[in-house]
Amino acid sequence: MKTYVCGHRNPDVDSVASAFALADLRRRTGTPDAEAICAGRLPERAKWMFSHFGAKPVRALRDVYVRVRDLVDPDVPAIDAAIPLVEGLRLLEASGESSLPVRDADGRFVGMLSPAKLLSLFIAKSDLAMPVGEAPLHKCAQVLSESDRVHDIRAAALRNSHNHFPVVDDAGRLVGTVLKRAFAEEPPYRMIIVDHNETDQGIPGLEEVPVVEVVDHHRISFAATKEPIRYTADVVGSTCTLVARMFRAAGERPTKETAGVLLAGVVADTLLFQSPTTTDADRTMAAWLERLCGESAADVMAGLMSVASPLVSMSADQAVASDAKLYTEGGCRFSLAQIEETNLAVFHRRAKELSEAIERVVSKDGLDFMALMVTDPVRGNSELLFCGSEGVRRALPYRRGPAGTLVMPGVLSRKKQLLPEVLAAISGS
Ligand SMILES: [Mn+2]
Repeated sequence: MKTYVCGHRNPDVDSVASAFALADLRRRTGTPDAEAICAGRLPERAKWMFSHFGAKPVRALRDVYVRVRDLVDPDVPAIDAAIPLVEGLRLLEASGESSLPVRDADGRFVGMLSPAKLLSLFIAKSDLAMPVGEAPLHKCAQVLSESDRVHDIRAAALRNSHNHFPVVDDAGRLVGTVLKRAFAEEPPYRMIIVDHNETDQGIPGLEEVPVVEVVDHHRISFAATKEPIRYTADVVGSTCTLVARMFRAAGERPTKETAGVLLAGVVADTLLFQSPTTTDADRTMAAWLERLCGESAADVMAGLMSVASPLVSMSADQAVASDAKLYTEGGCRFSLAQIEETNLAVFHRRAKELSEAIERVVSKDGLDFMALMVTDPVRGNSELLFCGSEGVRRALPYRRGPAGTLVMPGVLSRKKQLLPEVLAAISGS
């Protein structure tokens, strides 16, 4: 069964890199169908990482909702309208199904071949050499579109008296058949999630698909599971550190490409070991990965930082959304976004425009507040743009800086430094 390995939405380098490498490890260790995907657009720095290390970029998917096309049964044949009816009936009998879809010469669905519909022919002793397309076919079968979300049509399909649903594409061409029982079965794929464990932060549709494994270094807010799952969590600076450790524990050596990708994830998330989230495990794994990929952590960091940040390359709306995380805490719904940018002057120049973009998100998503933290990994500082709840803003321990920002000397980590201050401000406001 297909297993997707996916990081959080608004993905960062660690999220994409750890998904890529864990899919590689899982393919070697009993899950041959594991495929890394990216929740939405691949970030520019992740693109650089893949091309620099010569690895195939992961596929970007908007969501993992189960679609009708995922349920099409490859064993149910379709009948060509031009073949003699007697042959069509033989195919129907051999299939063991109670009806089969019929398509014309252009591949378009024309009806279901169903014995009940043919009784009049037998009574009239008609010639069964007539083409299937000229025989009475069952027309009123519920025709599904391949892109329909299973979630939206499941109840109606299960209530329907028919057991077979023909599926067509946008042009009306027959794609195949979905059997009614498929709607009652578990989704046809599984998820492994990395670098997050909150459904709200995951790829849309995640809530419908069973999660079989989590690898993460964030606070745990994972829902109770029906069955045991594999869960790897530790207090380290990057999910890639955990995945590297899992390679070692499994006695597997990452390829040069995978080692490079893992190293990029470690340096991106630890800001080259400067972030207070950094641990000895991150340094140890990075040293091992440096040997395997033949490049230094510092060079990889310089390469990543040479790619223009979202502040430079994106519209204000895109930039504030590029690495935003949603939280629901203490009765507050809020979003914290982070961008790494070594030139804070760029940030100050666009501060007004960015504030407006943040305000739009706050009102559109019904948030209490949103903050954008711009981190300069070279100088080891951050600055914050805050919009929304005045009480929370006042309770934050940061003083005012240039261009309406709040300055955060020595702050590098959203998770370990900003989030706790925000939570304290919420409860103190
Ligand atoms: Mn991470």
